[in-house]
Amino acid sequence: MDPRPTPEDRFSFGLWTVGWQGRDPFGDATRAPLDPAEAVRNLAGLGAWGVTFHDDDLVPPDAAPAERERRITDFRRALDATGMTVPMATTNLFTHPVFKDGAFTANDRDVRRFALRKTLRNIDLAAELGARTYVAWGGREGAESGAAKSVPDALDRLREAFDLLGAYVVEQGYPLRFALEPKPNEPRGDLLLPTVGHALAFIERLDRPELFGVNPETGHEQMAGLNFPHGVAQALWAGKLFHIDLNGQHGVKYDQDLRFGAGDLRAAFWLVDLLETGGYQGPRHFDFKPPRTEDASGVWESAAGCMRNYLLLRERAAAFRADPRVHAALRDSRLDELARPTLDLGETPAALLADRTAYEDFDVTAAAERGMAFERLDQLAMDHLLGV
Ligand SMILES: [Mn+2]
Repeated sequence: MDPRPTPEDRFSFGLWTVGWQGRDPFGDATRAPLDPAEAVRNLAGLGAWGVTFHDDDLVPPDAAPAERERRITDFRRALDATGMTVPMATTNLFTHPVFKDGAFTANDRDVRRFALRKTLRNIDLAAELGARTYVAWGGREGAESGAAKSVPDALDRLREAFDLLGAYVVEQGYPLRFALEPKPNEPRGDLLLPTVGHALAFIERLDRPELFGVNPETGHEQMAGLNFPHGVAQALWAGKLFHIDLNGQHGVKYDQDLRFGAGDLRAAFWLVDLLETGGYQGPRHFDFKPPRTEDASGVWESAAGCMRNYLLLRERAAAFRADPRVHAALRDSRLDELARPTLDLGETPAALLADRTAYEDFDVTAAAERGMAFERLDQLAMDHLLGV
């Protein structure tokens, strides 16, 4: 068994992932810049289907108009030559020093207006290149100290920004939806919309909630010690999983952006199981960073590893779901009962109160003594994950 990625798998990569030069807070770049067109060709060669970008990945912010045109044309040519798509784009609102206190929630109003204009400009390009999802990660929307940011005011400004962006895509007739990307901290001490749950609640207060969903990232939820598949499942349940960022993370520490499958392998297994069975139709997007120890060949090894690990886990998860012993174990653990409504159809509070079997005659002791048989079920998952 040697799984090969194909375009049907809908694997996509950010230009900033394979293009990461290895600059970190303690060290300089360890790799040369990567031309976006070369990234497209190499990713296509590995079996990827799509490529995504921040405005500044494609065109440096200070590029003259002719230079901007040339870079976009080169990129388009590479897309046309390889058949690669651009399913998603996003804005860099965090690298330039002007965004040191945030973009849509910077205390300075002129910075907020600049951030909106920078975003609108790239939304036009995203639509032109055929993107369907526009990701918004508030990289610098946050604070290091208490009085420095009024959170209610900042959330008002964030709402104002997304309401404007929503109005703009509707006005222009762009088939774009927005995916908000939560992260608990880094680069700011604390970020706004720190988790999937915060983002889902925020979206319901926007003018056009139907245009907004989430883009959960493996490492971002795991940095907060949260169960990533559970967060993704709730986003799916809410109809809000518009996009996903797959990578690897070892628990609560700095954002590691390891290749998918590295880090918490069991969480990765359950995540793939969920994405493959839960109705998610969107891209499988990798937002990782090939470690700065790697040269160019290590970069492509790392990118290929993301897809390979996804496909291997997909096989393992499918085998788990197909195993008759698993079907029996799921019944023993009463998953079928969980899927059954607690109340009868149309049952009222009065009817429940009148049901003596639910309370007066309920054998609490016997119910408390029932084992749930979860350990057998989980060991079967472990056996499949380990390929036994
Ligand atoms: Mn990350």
